[in-house]
Amino acid sequence: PMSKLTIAAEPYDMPIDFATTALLIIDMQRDFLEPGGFGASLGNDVSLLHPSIAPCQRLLQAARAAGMFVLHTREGHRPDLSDAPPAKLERGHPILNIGSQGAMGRILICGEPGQDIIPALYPQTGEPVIDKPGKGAFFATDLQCILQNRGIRSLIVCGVTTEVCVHTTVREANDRGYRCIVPGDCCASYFPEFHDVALRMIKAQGGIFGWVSDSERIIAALS
Ligand code: TIU
Repeated sequence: PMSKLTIAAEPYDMPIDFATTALLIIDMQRDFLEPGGFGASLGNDVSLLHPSIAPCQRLLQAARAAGMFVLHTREGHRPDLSDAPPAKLERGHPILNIGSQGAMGRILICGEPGQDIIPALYPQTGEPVIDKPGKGAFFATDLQCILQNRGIRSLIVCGVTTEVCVHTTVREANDRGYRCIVPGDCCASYFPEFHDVALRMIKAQGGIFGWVSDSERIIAALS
């Protein structure tokens, strides 16, 4: 009973059982947030993602303090690119593409410095890190297995970018029966208008994919 909480959210307040809720932080990697990585190679201004770091850090601290299960994802491919679809490889920058040598090692390749998570949000021991070849965190990963083994039913989904990997993951999770809540200030996009619309898409139609809230309201519910 102690674990039952209500988070102020849209389209309406979300009842959650804290004991079966996890914080899932999507792709807060140097490759997306720092210059010289994958995001920058696609022509993006990586500084547009920076406002999400501090709120995400505060929510991560609150979740850890509350004993909540925390997981992190990283988009990335095997060094031999065998898990990278040709259709994905042929798009993007013609020279600085996935697998090519960049300022932080090979772009979007598992084990390279650029593919790792930014220091501000670095995973702690006991927090699973899911390397994923797709935009969604459930595709070709053991995420669902890990969540099932822990009895997780609800997810707080943070990270970047809002309309790409966060959205894809929330859609995948929703179809698998997980209740998802997205703190908007803990997410960001290279396209601010896509961020805004992506959040509206989640909560429209009575919460078609889930709930939208913010770090402050979630932290208030946790503490
Ligand atoms: N390009 C872009 O907005 N995002 C990605 O490629 N991956 C993630 O969102 N993580």
